[in-house]
Amino acid sequence: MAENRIFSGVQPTGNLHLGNYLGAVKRFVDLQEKNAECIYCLVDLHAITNWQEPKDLTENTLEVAAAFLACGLREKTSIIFNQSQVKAHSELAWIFNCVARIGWMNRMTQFKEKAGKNKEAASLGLYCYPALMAADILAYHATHVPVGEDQKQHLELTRDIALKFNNDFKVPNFFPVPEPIIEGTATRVMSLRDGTKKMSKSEASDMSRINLTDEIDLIARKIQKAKTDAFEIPEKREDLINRPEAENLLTIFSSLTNKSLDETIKIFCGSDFKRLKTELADLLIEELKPINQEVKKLLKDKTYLKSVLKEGSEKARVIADPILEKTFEIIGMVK
Ligand code: AQP
Repeated sequence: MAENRIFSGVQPTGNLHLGNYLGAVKRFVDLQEKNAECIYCLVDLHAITNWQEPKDLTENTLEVAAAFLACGLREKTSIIFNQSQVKAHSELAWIFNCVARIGWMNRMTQFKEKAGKNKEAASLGLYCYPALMAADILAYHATHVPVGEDQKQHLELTRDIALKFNNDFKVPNFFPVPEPIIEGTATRVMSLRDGTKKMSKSEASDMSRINLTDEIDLIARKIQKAKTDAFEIPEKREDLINRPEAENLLTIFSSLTNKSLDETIKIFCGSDFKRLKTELADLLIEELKPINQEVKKLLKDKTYLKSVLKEGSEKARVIADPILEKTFEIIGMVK
């Protein structure tokens, strides 16, 4: 078993936004630079738990692959691939569907949020999404999983599945119990239109999020139009209670400058939002402009992007296939 093996995934369901970037992809790059063994997956099987136009799924998969590379992931250092090309994910997911309990799934808040009021019409895949996520991680015996705050509950379920499997089949430590890495100041970036909601790809208003592919004038406009309140920036963090929009903008600023929220509050205390918004827009443009340009450049060479994913899936299979085989053997499947 690897000492430290990192696994994480991103759904190719549209443009990556600032939440995906600060909460996940930027952390992926940090871990890569720490020489950890990193496996980063475009989780296309997760994406289809909600309807995706086939043409869009293809384009979005290549676009997220381009964004990974543009943000600093290197295909020779990290394993980068799309989930559907490594069959171990879906095969192990079936096994975990039989390990996980319906009561566990019923507690998942993300299903409740995504299914909305009409649960009967949601796909069965959306319901058992966390078992597939457990398979993604455990198919590699991954030990650490960098994610945003919203994935914490799914990670806990992955840990429960690993423990139950090891216990049911009396194979202590066969599946490692993975640790979440939820680090940095921006583990939950909020919508620019409503500071109580997570920034998300599926939110109807494009003004609610900064996309990694937004042009610079659009980034500036989105920040200028971001919802705020009528008060000044306070002196203390405690005074941000019930001011989610103010807290969100200050948190994004902190994350981009590697400062703590307290340090950022000191910089802006007493000023109005105009100054914060201007400085924040400048920072975002400085950070995202090179990524945006690189994504556009990479998307001109789809053959190259496909070759990155193909090579990545070959490397991923080398790790996952023997773990799946061993799992079948433990369960008692005849070969
Ligand atoms: N707002 C966020 N703040 C911090 N981290 C976030 N992540 C997502 N939104 C935020 C993290 O990004 C990684 C990839 O997420 P995903 O694409 O797999 O799925 P998601 O969480 O469902 O992302 P979206 O944008 O909200 O998509 P939709 O709208 O389709 O549901 C994960 O590590 C996640 O924590």
